[in-house]
Amino acid sequence: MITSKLQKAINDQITAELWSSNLYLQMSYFLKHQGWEGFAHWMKCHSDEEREHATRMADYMTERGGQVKLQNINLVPEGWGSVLEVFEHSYKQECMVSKMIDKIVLHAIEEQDFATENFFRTFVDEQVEEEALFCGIADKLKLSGDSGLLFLDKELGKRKE
Ligand code: OFO
Repeated sequence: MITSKLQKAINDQITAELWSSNLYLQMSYFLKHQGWEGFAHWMKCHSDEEREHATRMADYMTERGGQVKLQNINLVPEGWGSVLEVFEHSYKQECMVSKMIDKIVLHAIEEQDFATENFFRTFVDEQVEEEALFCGIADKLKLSGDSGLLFLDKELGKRKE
């Protein structure tokens, strides 16, 4: 059984994952509206991935006897100045999510809930990948400038899931 303190932290994490999912979906439609089909496709795939994280966490909590409480999802921003701004914003969001996950792992250790510690450590690893992914795309956008946008749009459009 998960303590009520951890249940609260996990429910907040589920909310953050769903907010990220909405943010990336909004970014996807913003990009699509501007004609960037590849970037939009990539962002939509990532929105789906965040939703999958939320459901994985909710399934885990249910399995451990905890109660999932879906909360209000705040509105997400709807406009950015450039493709680079979109990816810089999403990179910052990933860094914020990483900090939240780290706190859950810390709580789990303090409460000697090693199953929850193990489960969330997989997300610690996942966040390392995600931060690198978003930061890497932002770096490429900076390096290639406007002349590289079409090429990168095509490349990111190849994402499978
Ligand atoms: Fe849920 O992995 Fe990014 O935030």
